[in-house]
Amino acid sequence: MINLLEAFKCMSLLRIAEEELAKLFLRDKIMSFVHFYVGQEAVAVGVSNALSPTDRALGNHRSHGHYLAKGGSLRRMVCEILGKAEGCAGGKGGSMHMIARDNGFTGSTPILGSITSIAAGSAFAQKHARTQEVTVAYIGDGASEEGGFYETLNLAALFKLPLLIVVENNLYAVNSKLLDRRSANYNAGDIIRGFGVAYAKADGNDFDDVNTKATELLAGVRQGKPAVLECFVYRHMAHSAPLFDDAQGYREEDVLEQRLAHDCLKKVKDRLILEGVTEESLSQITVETRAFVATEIEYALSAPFPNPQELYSHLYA
Ligand SMILES: Cc1ncc(C[n+]2csc(CCOP(=O)(O)OP(=O)(O)O)c2C)c(N)n1
Ligand SMILES: [Mg+2]
Repeated sequence: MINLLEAFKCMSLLRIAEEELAKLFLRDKIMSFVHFYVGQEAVAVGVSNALSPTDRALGNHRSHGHYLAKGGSLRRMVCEILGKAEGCAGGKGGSMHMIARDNGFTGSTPILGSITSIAAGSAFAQKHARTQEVTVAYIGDGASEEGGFYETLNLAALFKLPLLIVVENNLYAVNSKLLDRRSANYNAGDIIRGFGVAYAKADGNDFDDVNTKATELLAGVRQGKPAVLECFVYRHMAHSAPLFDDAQGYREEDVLEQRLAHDCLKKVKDRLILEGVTEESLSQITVETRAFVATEIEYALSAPFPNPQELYSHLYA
């Protein structure tokens, strides 16, 4: 029960932080792309709760949640998104370049299919250092169609890497639907097992299911049996930018009402209430989280931009 309450707190942080960032975007305060994770929080929190602090995770273009769930600082995240010097990537990367190495969040990059091979390299290093630690790579269903994903599966099985790939299947890559438009016969499990990699699927709207399946798979991963966990989720907002995008007409089955009915945060809240936690104490958590998020955003808004000289640091050419 403690775990579920902690999960509620963490999922609320992810949700509220992004809802507030969405408002900033609409006020033209965010000058770069943002891809919000709202609706998918049970995955990042469910998987992170199955990891130890020294395990590593890597993400993609939609990784605010992965970073925060692994313990990344909200202040440094908001500073990064606003391009401020105190940002987790020095204000040079923006929303798609979350990083918190001290918390085991090794980094995120938006090039689809790139992160699985980088994560395999991390797992390779862990294996040879005999640390018993693992690496997790978060990717979307669209990224799982890239060739690099299959190459990684092959090498991970061959080298017995301590690697868990979490595929967050929200049924869309930008506005293209998985079934009919991108795949004639989608069956990720058969393909993945065909490479000799373990596979399980989870209801990504359900913290418990994600957490249980991740824990089970990670026991094998720590013994050098790489695995994929496919989590079925709904992305509540548009692909990029904060608007709800049903008006564009490309969503047929997962309409807004359905997404909200399956909302992962609502599910955790309902379970806690069933277990005897009061509505008031949950509302109190929400109020405190809102206040915390507001403070960090205020701080980031008035924080300085990087010194222009910084343009010439961290260059490799
Ligand atoms: C190699 C590459 N091709 C195209 C893009 C442009 N792009 C950014 S996100 C995205 C869709 C990703 O879909 P998915 O992997 O399902 O993740 P989701 O956005 O649904 O979380 C595309 C095509 C890219 N970033 N990298
Ligand atoms: Mg997708």
